[in-house]
Amino acid sequence: MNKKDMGSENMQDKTILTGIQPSGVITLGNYIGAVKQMVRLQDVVKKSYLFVADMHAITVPQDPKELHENIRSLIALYIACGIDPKKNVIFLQSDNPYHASVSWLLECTTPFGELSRMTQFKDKSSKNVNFSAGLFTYPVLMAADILIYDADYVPVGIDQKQHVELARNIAERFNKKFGETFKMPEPYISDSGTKIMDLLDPTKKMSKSSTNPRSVIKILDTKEEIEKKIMGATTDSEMKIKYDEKNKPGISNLMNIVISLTDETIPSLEEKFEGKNYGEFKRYVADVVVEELGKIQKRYYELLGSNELDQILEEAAKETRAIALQKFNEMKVKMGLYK
Ligand code: ATP
Ligand code: LTN
Repeated sequence: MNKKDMGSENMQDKTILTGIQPSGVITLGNYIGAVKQMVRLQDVVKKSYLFVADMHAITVPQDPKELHENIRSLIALYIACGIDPKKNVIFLQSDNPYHASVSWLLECTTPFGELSRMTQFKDKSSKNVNFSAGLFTYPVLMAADILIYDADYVPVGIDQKQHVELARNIAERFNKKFGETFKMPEPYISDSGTKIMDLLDPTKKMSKSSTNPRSVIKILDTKEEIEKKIMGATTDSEMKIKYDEKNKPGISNLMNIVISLTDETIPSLEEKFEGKNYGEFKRYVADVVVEELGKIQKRYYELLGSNELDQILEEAAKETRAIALQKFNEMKVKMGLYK
């Protein structure tokens, strides 16, 4: 399902869930495409779960010190970005041991061949011959994350769609064999307007792991860094502020950034900048981004030092462990294990 279809559906009785890996500071793309989406949905759904997928992050080598910092940083960023801890259960995946337990039971009902077909596994394993067994079973852990909480919708980028579809297969197979246990989840894919592109190569996605720092705006970039990156963004030689993804991907990307962060629309922007040059437009885009991220950063640095985060995580761990234990026990009984 995409965002456009979603407006027409009653969301009041729905549960949503998503996770982000703590593999570095999140980008403006992650913020607009994933976090801001959750901020919008938190007011219209029955229940919302947002977690840090730290156990997924260790399927590839991590520096322990950096990982530790990235985990706390991501929790603080969720809240600083507007995720309300009263409206969402914000938790750490590794705080809940039943995710791995449920994952094991699901692994034992998932055919090897099905996992071998996962595109992300094929990509990542081809880049490193010493890949871990965890990289292979990664999608089953993701299925466990989703199925434990009876999630109706899973907001993810298009790259994760195949994994949510696998979670559906896993759920369906288990339900058929052992009786109704899991709800069928659906991926919730944001529409193209919220896909933020690389600043230097606007035909590819802005991504956390990009090798060129000038391509990507990180949520914690300073005012000067943001201004420099936006002023240096690739555009075209037409000198016309007009939305045209195919012929003017750079300008269209900057317009998408503005409309995602303000009340502006594409026509209002085109009108506002008629006859103006790219420099003026870019300065405006930079101001919009600096203002939005400035507010987030202020809150972020306040949160990092406080013990508010620990309290939020502690309560969420209790709540999610109880839910997951119940599902784990239900599965055990159905599979013939002792509870
Ligand atoms: P990595 O470079 O480590 O693969 P990433 O930046 O591509 O990271 P993920 O951690 O894989 O991001 O994704 C987290 C979520 O952020 C995704 O489910 C997706 O919805 C969203 N997202 C990522 N990049 C963008 C983007 N450029 N525009 C919009 N949404 C994005
Ligand atoms: N694999 C996802 C992160 C993730 C996730 C999940 C997303 C782990 N478990 C469950 C949605 C639901 C990623 O890399 N973006």
